[in-house]
Amino acid sequence: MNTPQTQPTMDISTRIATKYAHALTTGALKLTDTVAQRVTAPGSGIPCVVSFAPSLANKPERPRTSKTVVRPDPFADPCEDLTVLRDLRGDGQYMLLLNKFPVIPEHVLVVTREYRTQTELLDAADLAAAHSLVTQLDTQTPGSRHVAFYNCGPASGSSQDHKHLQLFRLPAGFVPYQERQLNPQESSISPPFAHVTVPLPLQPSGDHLASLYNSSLGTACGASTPSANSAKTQEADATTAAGPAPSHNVLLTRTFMTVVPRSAASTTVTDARGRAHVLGVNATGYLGLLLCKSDETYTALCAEPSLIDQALRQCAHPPL
Ligand code: B4P
Repeated sequence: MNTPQTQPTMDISTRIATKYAHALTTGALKLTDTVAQRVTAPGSGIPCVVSFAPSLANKPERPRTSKTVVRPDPFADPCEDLTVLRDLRGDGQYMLLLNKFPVIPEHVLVVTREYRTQTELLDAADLAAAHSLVTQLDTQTPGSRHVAFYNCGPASGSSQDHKHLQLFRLPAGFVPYQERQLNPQESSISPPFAHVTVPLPLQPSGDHLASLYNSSLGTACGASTPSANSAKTQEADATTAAGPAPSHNVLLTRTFMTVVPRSAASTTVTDARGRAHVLGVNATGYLGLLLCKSDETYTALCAEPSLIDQALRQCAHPPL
């Protein structure tokens, strides 16, 4: 006798893994090879993973967010092989896409379906979507930890103007400095840049996340509202309908949120032998994950991790 079979619902982690494996075979994406080394930035005590992706040196540098140049939007009509879900939450607001240029496998993007700008602040729905996805992936893959991040504004390290958050799995065994900051027994972490890290409750609502985000950004900017922030350079200001928002990064795990106002997307550090290195820093840098595109810079950062403290300081604002 035939009994009706119910199709089991595929969990999000399996959906991503399946789509990723398929996209690799079709060539819709290619994982960029890296080598990596773990170091501790000595001034701040921040544990870091410094990665080097040789082939990224050949990637054409896309001009960063600009008020004057109109650039094609890669998320306007995403390729089917990269689309994990056309409607992530069933509310018509977000797509879930695979990153076309990943350095870490299964790196995904939460992208607004309607065009919105990457210079906007996050809202309750954005934060709820990102936090829920991080929580689902952590839970569905025991032992894994994921982070969602947002590069907001021209000095944040973003390269695409269409509003998107990103999400990937943390390197195995990597404990972000924020975990130590939030441990009252621990006092060995002193980041050399203005930031706020707050612990998150279990299953926070979007409104609660938004309230924490807005107050953290206000505090990190040294003022009660973002628009009255102390982001000091022209480059650091991102204009929105509601007025200027400061360039900043947001990092969100299941257990904490960190907000870092930014002053520059990249900087130059000089090593002990007097050689200058240009380093681009996006949100992941403020988690302790640095990506180098030249062997010289990779070697310098690994040999002199104090250069990491220097770069993080130079791309942000002085500590509060
Ligand atoms: P943005 O917020 O605008 O910029 P970004 O992450 O700093 O990456 P960028 O594009 O500047 O690349 P970079 O050489 O620094 O994010 C845009 C995202 O959209 C990127 O992830 C990009 O790859 C993706 N994208 C662009 N076109 C796409 C398309 N047609 N379809 C789907 N996705 C598309 O870094 C190279 C790669 O390494 C990026 O993937 C970046 O996210 C990642 N990365 C950077 N630092 C890292 C770190 N420390 N650890 C791991 N990965 C890192």
